[in-house]
Amino acid sequence: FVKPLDMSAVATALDLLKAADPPTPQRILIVEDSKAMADYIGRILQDAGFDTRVLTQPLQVLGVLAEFSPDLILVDMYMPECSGVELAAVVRQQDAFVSVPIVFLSGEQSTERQLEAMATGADDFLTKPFLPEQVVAAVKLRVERHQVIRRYIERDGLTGLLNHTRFTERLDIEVMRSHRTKRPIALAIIDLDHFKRVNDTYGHVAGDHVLRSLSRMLSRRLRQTDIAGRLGGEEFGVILTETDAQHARKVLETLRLDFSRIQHLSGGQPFYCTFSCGLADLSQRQTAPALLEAADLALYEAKRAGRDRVLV
Ligand code: GH3
Ligand code: MG
Ligand code: MG
Ligand code: MG
Ligand code: MG
Repeated sequence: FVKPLDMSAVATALDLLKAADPPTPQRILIVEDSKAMADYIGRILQDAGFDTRVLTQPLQVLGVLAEFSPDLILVDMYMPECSGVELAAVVRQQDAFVSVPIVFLSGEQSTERQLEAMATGADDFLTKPFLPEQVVAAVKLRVERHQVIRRYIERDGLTGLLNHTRFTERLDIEVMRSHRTKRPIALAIIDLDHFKRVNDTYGHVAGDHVLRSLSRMLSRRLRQTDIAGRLGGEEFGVILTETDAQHARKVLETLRLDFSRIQHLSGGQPFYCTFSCGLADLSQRQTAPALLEAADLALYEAKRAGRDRVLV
């Protein structure tokens, strides 16, 4: 289902990635029963600027996947608890990790065994002993390519924010995390005011610019731990971690005011836009769908009360 990539699109996507995402290190999960080997590879990759996590017990992998969210997994072919091939199959069963690169490590020289391993969804094979440069090169190349693919799968093309599917997935994860850690989270739903009129008056292209300028503002002004997505059309969602609804209201109120002061242009003609926002937190509702419903209701009230406002 991933369409073939044309190289100029890949280059553009890479540029966008570099511009949009702060330089957070890419995460590499190393699953290897030999502690000495695991630490050796870990050090090589850390020196090359990667963030690494080592698992010497393969059965821990399921617990770590969602939380660490690796950009690539290095798996030892031969481990006592379960083979690398079995482990790769388990990883591939997780929807969110169907495309994460898996690279096998082994002393296996037989082409036949290597092909068998590739057939289970491995992307490459590193044969021990290997040079540090070989590991770094294999990992770098695959992580970069995967980021491009991931962007197509996870992000909205116009704004670069998470798409609806990925946003609601993240909301589920953050709600679970919040229940576990007892730390608050708030959900904001933002909807542009009279946007149909904006399109009708200034044109669809100008409308698209407004959508991008709001997205840019969200990406720049929110904290790295906050999560923004495009829920559809001119509607956006923001998950504010470690934040309750009252504090979130102050944050969104500032954004609302600043956004309303941005001057947009259509053929040299200036115009302004506003948004309305509904907020809810877990003290009001306990599940992700209920949280969405509560924020939606608050948004509806904000529209009814005259728009250009933030309501809890
Ligand atoms: P309200 O204040 O009640 O939200 O009014 P509204 O006009 O914003 O709401 P409505 O749902 O009636 O219209 C939403 C408009 O958003 C209609 C649609 O053309 C526009 N829109 C949705 N997606 C896009 C897009 O990707 N680009 C542009 N330019 N416009 C879009
Ligand atoms: Mg081993
Ligand atoms: Mg509407
Ligand atoms: Mg609207
Ligand atoms: Mg709408």
